[in-house]
Amino acid sequence: MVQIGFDVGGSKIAAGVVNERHKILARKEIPFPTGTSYKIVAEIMAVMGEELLKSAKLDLSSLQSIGISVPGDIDEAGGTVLNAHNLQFHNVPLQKEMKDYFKEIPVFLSNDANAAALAELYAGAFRGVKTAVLLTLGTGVGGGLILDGKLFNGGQGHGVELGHMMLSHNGSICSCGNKGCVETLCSASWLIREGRKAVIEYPNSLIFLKAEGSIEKINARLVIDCARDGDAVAMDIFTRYVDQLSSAIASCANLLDPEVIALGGGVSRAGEFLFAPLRKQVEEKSYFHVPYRIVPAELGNDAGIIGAAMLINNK
Ligand code: BMX
Ligand code: ZN
Repeated sequence: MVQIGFDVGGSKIAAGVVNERHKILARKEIPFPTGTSYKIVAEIMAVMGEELLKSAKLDLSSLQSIGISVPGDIDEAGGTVLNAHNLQFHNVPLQKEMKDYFKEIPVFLSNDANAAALAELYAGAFRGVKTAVLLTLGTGVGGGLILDGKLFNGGQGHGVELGHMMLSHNGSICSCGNKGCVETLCSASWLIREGRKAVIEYPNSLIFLKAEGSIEKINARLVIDCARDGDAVAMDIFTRYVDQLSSAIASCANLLDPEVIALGGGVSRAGEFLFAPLRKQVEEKSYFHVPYRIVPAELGNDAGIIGAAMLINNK
């Protein structure tokens, strides 16, 4: 039997047919149809699902379940996307809508970072682990927890939002409306913002040179690469970033004393240049001065698809 996992995000919908060994047999990706109603989005997803089965040379009789991962506040039990502002989904009964197309096939919904943590549990950095924390460092900061060897979906089914723990009491405004959340200080967006700000004051920095004088070309990877190349302006940004992120991770460590902390999202691709100073600072800052295993998440862009496909196993 196979599952279909959908990873629905603000810029694209990625989907795949996933087998029992957590391998993606066929995949498909389309831009997110911004501005269309959720009913149209569900219809598009249903077509994607049928096409995927066809390309995997399977039919509905092989399909055991459908899983959907969505950024934002999800009511898993009710099958509703309560709030996903970048999809403009508010109180959207996505589960029911999909079931109308796939009838008796069960459909599961989950927050994107929760699904990614589940994927790491089955097929990545959390295999065989009982207590783990995943932080995805992207446009926002997503979070997922593994407790007692299972994905923890919050005490009241709202999941966890580690990106919205507060790190700075009077910090800048977050996408959630509060101030100083982890997301405002540890996302790739923070690195981009700081990089773009810095070149106005320091037009001679390597950041501006590498961006060929175009502010829009400054992304998180470029800032990190410039720091790696020894540019002082980029290094200052990167040093502050590591300081902020290590505080967020140390707080998670103090709360849970986890066996593994994995970092996903674009920023995590910085490799040891990021992980080495991060481990050192987390060890210094955490209450239990132990060398926590802080590792890159293993599934990269596939985490959303695989995690969504694995939701059936988490019931
Ligand atoms: C936001 C929040 C989280 C999500 C995280 C990562 C919304 C729409 N999203 O903090 O639910 O897990 O972003 O999302 O409220 P990404 O877009 O960076 O992948
Ligand atoms: Zn927030």
